[in-house]
Amino acid sequence: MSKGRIFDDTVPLLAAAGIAVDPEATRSRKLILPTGDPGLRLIIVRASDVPTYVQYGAADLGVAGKDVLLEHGGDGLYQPIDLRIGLCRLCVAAREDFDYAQAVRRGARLRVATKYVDTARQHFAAKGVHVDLIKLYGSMELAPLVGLADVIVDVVSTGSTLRANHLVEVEEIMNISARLVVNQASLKTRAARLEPLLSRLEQAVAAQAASAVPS
Ligand code: PRT
Ligand code: MG
Repeated sequence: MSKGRIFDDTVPLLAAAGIAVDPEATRSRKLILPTGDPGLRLIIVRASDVPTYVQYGAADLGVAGKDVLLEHGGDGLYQPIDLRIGLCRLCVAAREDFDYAQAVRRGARLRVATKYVDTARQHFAAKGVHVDLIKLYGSMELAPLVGLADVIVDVVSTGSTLRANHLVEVEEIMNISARLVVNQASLKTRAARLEPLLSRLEQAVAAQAASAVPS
């Protein structure tokens, strides 16, 4: 898993499933962390690398955002559990003074900066909007401000980063949450080990959802 919000939200789920993790452990800069279960270790990687580690079986299990999984393609992965953490939405955002609806109506060719190149390509193709895609690796919010792109495709949670940069969400593409992913071969060869863990995690997710205050 990645060390940011995914780690922070997964640790309580693991705890509820009976697996203790020291939340301070990520500060140590160690990339492999022990858990209370001697047969289970956590591997800390970049969020976008999680599907790759699991696809090749370097990890049996992973926790990755649907945004990351869509862009990866999901080859070799089962996605059995929606963990209902890391909630956000994938959206198109533009400068406050950019008339997105009008640009789309008049068939303008849009420059789109994003790290989600494939997902963005599919979204605009389905709408019949012509785009030039510009691949970025971070801080997409900057691109429209300095004339690199007309719009960005990025995940948004509170919206405060967009607001702070005078950007507005002009289109929602989809709601995003993190999924448990499982190496397809591991699930067969290590079923006795993995199945009980999966059902405990499933129960932990259900219990967390049941105790959440409805919004
Ligand atoms: O090393 P790397 O940065 O790749 O990983 P990380 O350790 O930071 O990753 P982590 O654990 O944070 O996981 C990333 C995943 O969290 C994404 O793939 C999403 O599925 C999910 N997620 C949920 C988010 C956000 N919410 C989110 N807000 N990922 C990123 N953001 C960014 C957003 O793009 C914006 O730039 O956070 C910024 C602040 O968002 P606002 O709207 O709250 O201001
Ligand atoms: Mg990050």
